[in-house]
Amino acid sequence: MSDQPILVEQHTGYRIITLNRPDKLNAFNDAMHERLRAAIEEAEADEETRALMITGAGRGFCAGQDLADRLAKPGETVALGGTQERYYNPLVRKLRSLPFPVIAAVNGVAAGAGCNVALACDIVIAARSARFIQSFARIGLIPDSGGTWFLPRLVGDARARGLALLAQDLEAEKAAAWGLIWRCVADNALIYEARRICEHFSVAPTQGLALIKRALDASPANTLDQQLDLERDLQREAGATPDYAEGVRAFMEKRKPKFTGRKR
Ligand code: LHQ
Repeated sequence: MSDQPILVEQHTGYRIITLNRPDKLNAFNDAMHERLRAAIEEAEADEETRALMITGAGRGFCAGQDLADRLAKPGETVALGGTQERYYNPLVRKLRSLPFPVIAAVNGVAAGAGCNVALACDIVIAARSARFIQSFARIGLIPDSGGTWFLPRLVGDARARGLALLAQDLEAEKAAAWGLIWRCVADNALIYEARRICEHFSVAPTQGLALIKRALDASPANTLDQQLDLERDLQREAGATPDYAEGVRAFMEKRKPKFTGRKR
């Protein structure tokens, strides 16, 4: 087994990033953050990459911050804000703004920042045995990595408060029923299903999908009027892509479209 904290597989049209510290349920240390950042930047720089899957090695998806790295000595405190500033916040911002869809294939427990990094992805698909835990309150912290933003928007205020304050395990099936995630599938079907989603995106109109992400991300802060204006502007951009022209042509000619995903 590789001792690299991040593994990258390149497939036609998409990449798979595997968080690879299985003995620690893929908890984040600095090396894993650095490698993950580099792997995501490499994916973004590659024009052939039209979707990204993130999953975990072993029985966990990600157990959040490696707490062994953030242990306070007796009588001392540790300053935590810098970790968010340096690692988690840029990671969440990057995942949201990538110009192609990001799929979290949650193979096992997703706790703390590991849970919220998954929720920052565009499509979250989980194995039935996976659990989602806002574990922060178990150690005196608050949900970070966007947790306090994602939770109420995904599941509503009552469930967000229950999850954050009680810090109980939420099984994948219930997470799907509550709308926290897209789908829950049988454990042995997870990677197959996640790859099918990536394969779908690898031949999709990528520029249009990037504009959909932008519209949805802007929506919570906008009034309906502002959002209508934004939709008009983004639709103008979408309409100028070769994939729009191809999509309409293919529809008229009753054939399957051949999208390039390119800007021009
Ligand atoms: C771990 C961890 C872990 C180290 C499992 N660290 N070793 C941001 C900025 C700055 C500071 C703080 O935090 C943050 C954001 C955060 O993410 S805060 C939240 C941090 N994460 C947690 O509090 C979760 C801690 N882990 C757990 O509660 C459990 O491990 C869960 C519920 C995830 C899984 O429980 P089990 O299935 O029973 O597994 P386990 O506890 O036996 O863990 C297996 C091994 O992984 C074990 O090591 P060992 O050597 O004893 O086999 C754990 O110590 C290790 N591990 N999470 N976060």
